[in-house]
Amino acid sequence: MSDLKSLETDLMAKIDAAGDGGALEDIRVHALGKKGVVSERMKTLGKMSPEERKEMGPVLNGLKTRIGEAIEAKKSALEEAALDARLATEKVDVTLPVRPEAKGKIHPVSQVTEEIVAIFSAMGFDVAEGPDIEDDFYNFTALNFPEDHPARDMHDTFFFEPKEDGSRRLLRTHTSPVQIRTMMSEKPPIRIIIPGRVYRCDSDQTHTPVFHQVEGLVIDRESHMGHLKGTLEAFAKTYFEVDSVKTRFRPHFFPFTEPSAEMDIGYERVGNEIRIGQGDDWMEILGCGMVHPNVLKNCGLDPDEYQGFAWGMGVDRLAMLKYGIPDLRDFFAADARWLEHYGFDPLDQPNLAVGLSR
Ligand code: 2NM
Repeated sequence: MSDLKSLETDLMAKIDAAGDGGALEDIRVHALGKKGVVSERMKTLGKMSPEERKEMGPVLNGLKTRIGEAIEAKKSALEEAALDARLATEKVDVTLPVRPEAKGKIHPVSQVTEEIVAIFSAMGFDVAEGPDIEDDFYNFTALNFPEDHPARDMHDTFFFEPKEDGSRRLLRTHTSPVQIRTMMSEKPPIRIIIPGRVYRCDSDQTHTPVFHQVEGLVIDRESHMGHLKGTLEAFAKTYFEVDSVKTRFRPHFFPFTEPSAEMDIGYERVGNEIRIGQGDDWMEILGCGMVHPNVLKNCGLDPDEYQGFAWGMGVDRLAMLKYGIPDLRDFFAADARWLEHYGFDPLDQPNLAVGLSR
């Protein structure tokens, strides 16, 4: 009996001293494992006389139970201590200010692209994208450009060296190839906008060899010029953040639309400031039209069943107008001081609910 007492005291001390789960498991095996010291004592019950067994059974079972419980209790205590230690090292001070020293700015072209995406997303448009490197078919042929159209000319388009079969790849001159790819792969109704870089071999005060467009496309059974006008006027009001905007649609020509138009908005000059929305002067902000039946056919759509409208606008120009940026060439100068002045805080994400620009 006294030897059982000292065994228990010894085991309890070992359990108490265990520093981690591994050490505790060693003690459990040492005491309660198949060949453990407590288990070996339990085996002696079988060889006892009934009287002895009646006395020693409860004693040994009590010992086994108490050791088991002590091990479980220690295990919980060790786990809790480990969790506390981990939480202490992973503590985050949520009262720290949001990196006030952050230096990066969002380029006006990126910001305005996001504004335009926010406006058309709210109207139910999806954003589509495609490759910058295209071929004649997607950039010109499918869009109803005649073989000898001047826009295909060397002076406007950046062509790559011809391949062995004579075909030549090119840098897309507009994002319209993405509309072609979408019409060929998806079933109407289609409502997409396509933001992206485009390239033209042209460089002067108002042109850069790379610039940015957002084009849009709607294809459905009964789309008409009224839908085009409503969509683009709603866009202009939201983009320029004015309650009303005077618009004018002037007839124009594009190979891929018929009829085609350019949309002007009214503005006036007050001192050094340009006020957009009303006034007696007009400025062009985008080109648009009803998708030409030949384009629909080239994409496998039946013009008697489907029709739609499309438009394209220059992001760089829209950014200059809205944010009073005087020189287009600064957009591409990678001048950190210019970006510090004209750039946007990364946290000011365009959002119709809060206001596009704040
Ligand atoms: C513009 C102006 C007018 C246009 C048309 C198409 C397509 F693929 F549907 F035929 N995509 N983009 C379009 C129409 C583009 O940019 C000034």
